[in-house]
Amino acid sequence: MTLTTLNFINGEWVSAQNGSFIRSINPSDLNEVVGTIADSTIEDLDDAVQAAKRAGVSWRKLSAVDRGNFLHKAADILENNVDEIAEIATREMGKVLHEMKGEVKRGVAILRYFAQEGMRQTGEVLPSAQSNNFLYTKRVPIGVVGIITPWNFPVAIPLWKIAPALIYGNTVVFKSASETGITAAKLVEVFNQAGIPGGVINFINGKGSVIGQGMVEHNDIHAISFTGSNEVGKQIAIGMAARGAKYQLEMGGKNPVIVLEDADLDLAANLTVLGAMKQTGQRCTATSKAFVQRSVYDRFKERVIEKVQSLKVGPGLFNGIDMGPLASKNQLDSVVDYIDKGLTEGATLLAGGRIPMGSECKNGFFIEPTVFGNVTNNMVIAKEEIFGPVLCLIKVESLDEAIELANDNMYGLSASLFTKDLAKAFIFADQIEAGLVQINGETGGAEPQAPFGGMKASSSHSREQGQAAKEFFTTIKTITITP
Ligand code: UN1
Repeated sequence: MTLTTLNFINGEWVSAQNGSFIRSINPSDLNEVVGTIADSTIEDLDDAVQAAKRAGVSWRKLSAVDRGNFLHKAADILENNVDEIAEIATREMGKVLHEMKGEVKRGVAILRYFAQEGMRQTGEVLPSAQSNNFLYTKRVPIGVVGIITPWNFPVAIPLWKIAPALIYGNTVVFKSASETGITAAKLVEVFNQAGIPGGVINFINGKGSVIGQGMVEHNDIHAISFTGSNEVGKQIAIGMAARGAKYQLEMGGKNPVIVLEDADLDLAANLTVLGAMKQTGQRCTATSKAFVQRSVYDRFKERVIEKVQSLKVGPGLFNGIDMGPLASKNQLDSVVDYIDKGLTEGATLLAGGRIPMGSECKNGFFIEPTVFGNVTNNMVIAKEEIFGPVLCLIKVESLDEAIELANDNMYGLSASLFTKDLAKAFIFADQIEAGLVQINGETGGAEPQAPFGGMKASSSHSREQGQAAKEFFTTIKTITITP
């Protein structure tokens, strides 16, 4: 079954003006074309932006409670379509089906959280120096918001940007990664079925270099929220700053866990492996390196190897699979390159490192879950984001040394400490340079009501989700009424 995805502009599904298409391929089986998506031009983008601009006039006038009702409806529709949407996403980007179903359910929770946001506080009353004056603030929409999302969370990330954009009264031009364009179209159709007025959400497919760049340069796009690579994020920041527009960037990570000698080693090993290998390591929050105290290094290492070797690799739609393929040829080439670098730099390959041989893996972008030991913090594999199932083990003497080494990195997204010592947990929480801190937990994960984002090069220093979303998707008016 091949699916065709058009653009969605002003409440209607329309072809790109030049009629060309990009193919979406199943990374578990390259013989399967999941579908085709429109390869749009700047003219198509402009149609979408103009539609969003026109729709904004009445959308922002609706009460936030009424806007929330559309999100409630969308949540119900999404909930009824978990299986279908998860299956399409798994075929497009390879994530194992049960993880993908979990993500679609997370999408439902995100919609419900932001639907309720229409009933929460939007401003403050402040005392004025003039006793009779009424001084208050009000949050108002920014206008037309561009949303650019990656393929690795094809449901949750678009929704955690689109839902707050809409509830606060903005209209949206949405561009998903081409790899997951069909999943994205299904999400847009959920909003369409929820009866959202035409033009409030517009969906435009195409190449990042054309449509993403076009959004950055379009004067009627007042803000862009982006999740993806640092390289692209930097270009967005430069372009948006140049025309004085707002931007929000969520980018890479190189997320450490620290395992102390008093930790529950089974728990630490299980969650380190889960954090590193879940979603084939293709999460900006994936666990990338473990700093392990010398006295427990060997015991921890044995547990990690055993756990990693028990993981079953194969197509995400098959039963009993723990780890699917990488999402694309570029991804596979890049991960293989990092594994080669690790070997060249003198790290010890403890597990994996090869393309799996099983017949179910022969047509896809598969790689074994990989663990390196004897890694030092200045090796390339310990410094750069790999975005694949590769874990580095590094021996340390103490918590202080581990924190110092963990902080010696350009990224600061998430970090985790395994210990039973509460005092050490607080030291870690205070001193680690990470936006998301876990004690005895996995580095990944996010809850819709909590701020999400990283320090240093991991973000543009704003946060997504929870009440933090308001900071980006609104702007403040300060109003004084002199009676
Ligand atoms: C999670 O860990 O569940 O692209 C969320 C990413 C992040 C989202 C991670 N922005 O991997």
